[in-house]
Amino acid sequence: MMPLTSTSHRALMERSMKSIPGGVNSPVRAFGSVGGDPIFFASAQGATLVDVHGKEYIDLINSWGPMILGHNHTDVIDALREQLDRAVSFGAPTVQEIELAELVRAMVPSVDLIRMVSSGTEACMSALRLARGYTGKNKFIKMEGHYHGHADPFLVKAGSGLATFGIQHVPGITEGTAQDTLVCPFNDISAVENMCDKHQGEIAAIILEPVAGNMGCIPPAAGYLQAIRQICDDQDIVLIFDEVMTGFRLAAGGVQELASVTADLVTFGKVIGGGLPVGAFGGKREIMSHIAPLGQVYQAGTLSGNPLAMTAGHVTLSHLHEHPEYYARLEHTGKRLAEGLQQAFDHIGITVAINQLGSMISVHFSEVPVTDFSSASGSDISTFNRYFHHMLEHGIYLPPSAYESWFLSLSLTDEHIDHIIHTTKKFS
Ligand code: HOZ
Repeated sequence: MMPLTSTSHRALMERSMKSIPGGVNSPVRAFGSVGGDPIFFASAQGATLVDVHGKEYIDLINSWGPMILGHNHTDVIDALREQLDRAVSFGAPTVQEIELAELVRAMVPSVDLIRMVSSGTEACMSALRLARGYTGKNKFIKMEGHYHGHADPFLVKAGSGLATFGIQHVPGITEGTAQDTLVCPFNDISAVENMCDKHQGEIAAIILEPVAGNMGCIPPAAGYLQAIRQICDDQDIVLIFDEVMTGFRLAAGGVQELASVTADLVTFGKVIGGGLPVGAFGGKREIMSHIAPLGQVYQAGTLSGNPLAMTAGHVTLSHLHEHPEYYARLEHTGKRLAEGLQQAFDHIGITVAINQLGSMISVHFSEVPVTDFSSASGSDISTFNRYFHHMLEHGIYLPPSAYESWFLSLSLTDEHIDHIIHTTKKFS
């Protein structure tokens, strides 16, 4: 374990800011919206994080999704140790990458072929390029408040850190790039129909988070995903499900399985790497066969399919594959938390909109249901920020933004959930 230090989080942040922009290597880690200094962590086990001063926290972020088994799962760590003794990287084919690819295909029936990359951003940008290369069309539709990583075409009306920091326009993204990005409100099928009518024959792809997680957690309206599938079929548009958050988390087969809707391409990240940097995109053989070296759509990466990363991903997915009952457990935990939080907020007289599906949940301080970006951004952010600090003070680590989903792990117990609910009752 890292030695504990008496250096304050503030002093560490000041030191960090001298070398790292804003002191963080990804903006969502900064406490930009909630205020105060990010916590510097030293170790973690199960559902518990330990900061550099030895203070413990119940983790409701789980590294923004990957740690679905909880931290430092013995089987993951043992397998990583064994791999470390063999080699760290080859930049050449390994058995480990075949094993992970085969396991993904077994869990997600829509995946005929899959390409491993190192992040969700890479997965989404490559899937979009592939859809464009396959269809010969340039434009694509994304949904307002959805986030598909930080590649240029996606940073238009995006959620996650852009929503948290109120970034409307990203300098450096050319008008030429942005003009091919068409944006519709989530959960509004007529907006998609109208957009497709307006740009008939020009749209290569529709990409969306089938359960949104970057403006808080927002499930799709009944029939919405099915209607989008139909539009794509009618107009030869490639349907891309961004399951970076939801893949292997909400069901073994992700939202495709839950909603019985098959996407043409699907992107993964987070859980697929079990805490190491892995992303992937896959789907129909006919489309995936256009990827180099089979086809001309070029896509590459020095550390793609890295054996350490494949190992962590394979052990994590194997557990989920071999224990389908884990998903019922995660749903039990999520439901217990959602119902308990609702009761706690009712008890203290604060109106909230709680959205929960399986192990994704979020609390918006809103008088109206939160179904899209407009309702999410209408919520009371300053109350969320106070709630965040109240929970943090009592050892509960929430995402430092009202626009981020919470991610639950299999290590959370009923006792942890009761503690979170009890602590919420003390909020004022
Ligand atoms: N995708 C996560 C935020 N919604 C975390 C990745 C990041 O650091 O931006």
